[in-house]
Order: sequence, then structure tokens, then C-alpha cells
Amino acid sequence: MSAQIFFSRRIRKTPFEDRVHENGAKGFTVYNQLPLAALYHSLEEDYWHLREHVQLWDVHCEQQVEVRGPDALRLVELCTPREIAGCAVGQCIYAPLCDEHGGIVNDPLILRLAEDRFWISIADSGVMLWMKGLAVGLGLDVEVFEPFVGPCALQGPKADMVLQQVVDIDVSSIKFFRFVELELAGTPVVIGRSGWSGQGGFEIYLQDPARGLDLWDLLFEAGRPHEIRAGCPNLIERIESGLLSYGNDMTLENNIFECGLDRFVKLGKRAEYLSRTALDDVAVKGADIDLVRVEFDGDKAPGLRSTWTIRNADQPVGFITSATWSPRFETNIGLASVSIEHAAIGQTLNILVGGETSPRSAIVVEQWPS
Ligand code: THG
Repeated sequence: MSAQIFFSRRIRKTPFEDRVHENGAKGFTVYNQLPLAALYHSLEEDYWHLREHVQLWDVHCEQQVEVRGPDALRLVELCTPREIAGCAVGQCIYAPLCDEHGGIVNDPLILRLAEDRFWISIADSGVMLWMKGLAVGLGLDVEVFEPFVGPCALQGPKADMVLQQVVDIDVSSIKFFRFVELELAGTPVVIGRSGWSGQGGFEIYLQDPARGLDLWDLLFEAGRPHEIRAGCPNLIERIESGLLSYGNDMTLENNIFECGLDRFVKLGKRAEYLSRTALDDVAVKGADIDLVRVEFDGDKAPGLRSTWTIRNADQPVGFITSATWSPRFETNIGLASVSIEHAAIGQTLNILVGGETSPRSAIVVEQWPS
């Protein structure tokens, strides 16, 4: 499948987008009604370059929902089973949002800009209306809106060297999941050490859309000696790094315990939150399904447009949610949602890859081979 995406005004434009096209992005997906490049050269070439050098990504589609006012903390706490009170100003935290059934509404990073001001840096689902609805329904004293803010990301092992060229502060002072506010390309930005790759780097949140190309050019020029390229989140790299994709690996249908995100639930959290009763219940009973890592045989796995059935002795026991060929491990790897009885490390399974008639054999693993 290689049809084009037709860009029109209905797909919103990002402040960096001209450079994305100029740099030859070859494939896109749509995320929060914004384009997100998926491919520049080839998945594998982009992958090796990301691991060895540094890339500049247009991830403006990671839109911000701003929550501010006297009840801001209360509203954010209501939406997640993770504890937000301990998140300091200048810190960000990965905090899945859950509805009253424990279903995952979104899995954002949350930045605490002030005691009473947050940016919810969202994955691909409608968080703003959900939180605004809650605020109105509960009569909370809080504003919920989408500011015109979106990040670009410097990712890869040379990201520190590139950023150091353009800021006065020592970039090593920006610790993991911390951010600073300063000026770049004549415009105020927030710079955090975070990003949707396992290769390290920064996200730079632009607040004035008119300065997008200036910011891009400044970073890109600083990166030239370090072989910078325009890039994008990479399917192979993110699966190897174990990063989940909302809408692919989990949806509103899944409670947070079904997705291997148990460590982000703070049982006994003090503040009130919507999913408490539902999640306390699952915590006692245990989840029926789990999201696990699988390795599987055969030719390079094709792209996945819908889930692939997983069987055990001819019985359907789950499905593949994301998969790729790993050039480093020289095997296919994937994430799979399987019934808990079939989720143990070492479990063998059969996968019916999309379009194929005979199943491939698979095994549940704890870590990828090293
Ligand atoms: N950066 C920003 N916003 C985002 C994303 C991002 N919004 C959408 C999407 N990505 C949100 N999802 C994730 C998922 C995982 C991580 C970040 C955002 C992540 N996880 C680390 C891990 O799993 O190893 C660390 C988690 C932890 O230990 O707290 O980084 O990328 N701005």
C-alpha cells in the first residue's frame, strides 16, 4: 500500500512543515489532525542514522493542552492514576490518562510549567474536549485550551553537541524529563530532555508559529558538522526501545494494566482520580490480558494496517499491535496483546501475518536479543 496523503487546509499545517517537504519526507501519517512524517530515506536507513548521528524531527503534532488556574492540579490528578503532586515545576512526567473504567484516554507527557499551570503533551486523541468537559461538568476553576505550541525534537547521540552550539547554558544541566525556558532564534522556547526515541535528545517547544522556520534553520545549521538530517519517529527504533503508540498498542478499550503500564499506576494515590474504583478492582483481580514482546520467524514483516491474529493450538489468544523487522537483531519483533494465560516469557505462539495463509511461529520474550 503506497497511496499518497492529499494535503489540504483540513489537515492543519505545522510551523516546520515546509522544511519537512524540502528535506524529502516520503511518507506521512496524520496525528491530531496534523501531518507527521514517517519516512525519509527508508525505514532502515533512517533507523541507522538516528542511532549513529542526530536528527531534527517535526513533532508539532504532539499538541499541548494547557490547564491553568486554581483547580489545575486537581483536574490533572483526576485524569490520571499517576501521582502528579510530586512533579516539580520544571519537570515532566509520563502519565497515562484513564477514564472511569480505567480505559486509556491518551498517554501524554505532562509538563509542570508553574504550580497551577500544566501542558499536557498529547498523543493522538481528543484530550482537550475531554478535560474541558470534566472541568465544566464539575464546576472547576480552571481554563483548558490548546495554545499554539508544538515541539520539534533533536534526537540521537549527537543531540547534546548540536544543542550546545546554540544555547548559553551547559546542556548537560538539563536532566532527563526536566525542562528549561529560554530564548532561541529570538523567540521564547521550552527545552526538555525527552523524546519518542531511545537514543536520547531534546524537545524544543515553539510558542510563536511564525518563528518555526527560523528555529528549524538555526538547529539544522548547528547540526551540519554532526551529520544532522531531517527525521521522524522511527517504527523500528521505537519498537526496539519499547515505546508504546496510542491507537496502535493501546486504546480506550484497554485498561492501563493490560498494556504493561502498571508502573505508572500509583495505588493509594492521595488525590481523587476517575479510574480509582475500576483500577483498584483490576489490581485485585489481575488483568485478563497483557501487552508483551514477541519475536517471530520468516521474511521481513510487512507494515501493519490492522491487527494480526495470534493463535495457540488453533485457538485465537490475542493479536499483534505493532511489528517490524529489526536489522540489528535480524529477526521480526513485535508487540502483542495476549490473554494472560499465554503471556509468560517463553510462551510459543502462532501469528497469522496480514495477507498470509500459513502461520509463523513466535515466542514471548522479556527483552530483545542483545
Ligand atoms: N514527547 C512529547 N509529547 C508526546 C510524546 C513525546 N506526546 C505523544 C507521545 N509522545 C506520548 N507518549 C510517550 C510514550 C513514551 C514516552 C514519552 C511519550 C517515554 N517513555 C520512556 C520509557 O518508556 O522508557 C520513559 C517513561 C518514564 O520512565 O517515565 O519517553 O515523545 N513532548
